[in-house]
Amino acid sequence: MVNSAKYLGLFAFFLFFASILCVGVPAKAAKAAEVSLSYANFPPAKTFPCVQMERWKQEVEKRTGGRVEVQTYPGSTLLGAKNTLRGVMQGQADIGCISLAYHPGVFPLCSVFELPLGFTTSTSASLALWDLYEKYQPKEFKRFKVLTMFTSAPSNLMTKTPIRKLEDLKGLELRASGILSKILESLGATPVSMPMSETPEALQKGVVKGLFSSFDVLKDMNFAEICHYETVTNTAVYPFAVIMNMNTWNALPDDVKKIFNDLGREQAEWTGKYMDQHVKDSIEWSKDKYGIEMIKLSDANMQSVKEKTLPLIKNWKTKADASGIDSAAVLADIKASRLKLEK
Ligand code: 3IO
Repeated sequence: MVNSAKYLGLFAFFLFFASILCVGVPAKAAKAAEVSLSYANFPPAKTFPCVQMERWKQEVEKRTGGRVEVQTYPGSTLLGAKNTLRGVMQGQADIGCISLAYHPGVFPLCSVFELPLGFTTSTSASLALWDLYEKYQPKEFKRFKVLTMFTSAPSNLMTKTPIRKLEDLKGLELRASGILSKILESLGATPVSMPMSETPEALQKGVVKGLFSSFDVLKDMNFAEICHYETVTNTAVYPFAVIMNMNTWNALPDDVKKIFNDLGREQAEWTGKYMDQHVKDSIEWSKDKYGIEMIKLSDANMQSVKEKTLPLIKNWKTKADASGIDSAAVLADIKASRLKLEK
């Protein structure tokens, strides 16, 4: 009796200190951030939109000395490809990454970057897109704070059967989105529009026989396993925007706003450079692991790609002009940017 009471006392004494250790110490050690932001992204964590998200998070946490904390949600774990736009507007996430091509008609100005404009790198296209956004401040984004923009690398065909000449595309169901679906159509293919995040299942089921995007996804989405043939077209890129809820933005301290603003163009360039290098890595990896075949089209076919997709630029101009955009000025600005950035 006496002994067990003594042990009980010791045990209570132990519990008391253990609870201080468990609860008290960590609460003192970790200083809570002033601002915590959620950041939604639709494709898997390995893909470039998510890699750039983690880099932005790191830079923000470093530059604010931990006053701002960013919680990242890759792989549609918070918002999916098509509901991020609305979700960020309504505050379900503070920040979201969107691919503009998933929202036809919503971005009459910036959709210009879905056209075959002749960019040869993601770095130059990303910077040109950001500079265009900054110059025009288009009203299509007026409900959001745009934190950065970037693009994929130029698009190519990744298919289950070889496309050695344009005629091989006839009637072939291929995945793309937005104006890039129209590009496929003008080349004779049968485009099926869907987000990148839905493409693995569509390829598995045979709903599509390949896709039209940049070569980073051979590795990051493991498409090299199912699409052994890669035909180089080096045509249009996919533009992206990282948007923030306007109320969240307005509530930020001025010095934090400045840090975010300073990161806008830098992040566009970082992402472009990462992408351009990663495309090379992805091709090498896919050759080693799956023995993919890279196919070049004839010069005549490449010329034909240019000619057949030219009317899409005219279509864009008509729609842009109708929504009050000076389409000729926009195209001239982009061309000047491209020549400067790619020289
Ligand atoms: C893309 C989209 C998500 C993840 C990786 C990616 N690489 C290139 C793209 C562009 C694209 O096809 C799209 O749907 O935005």
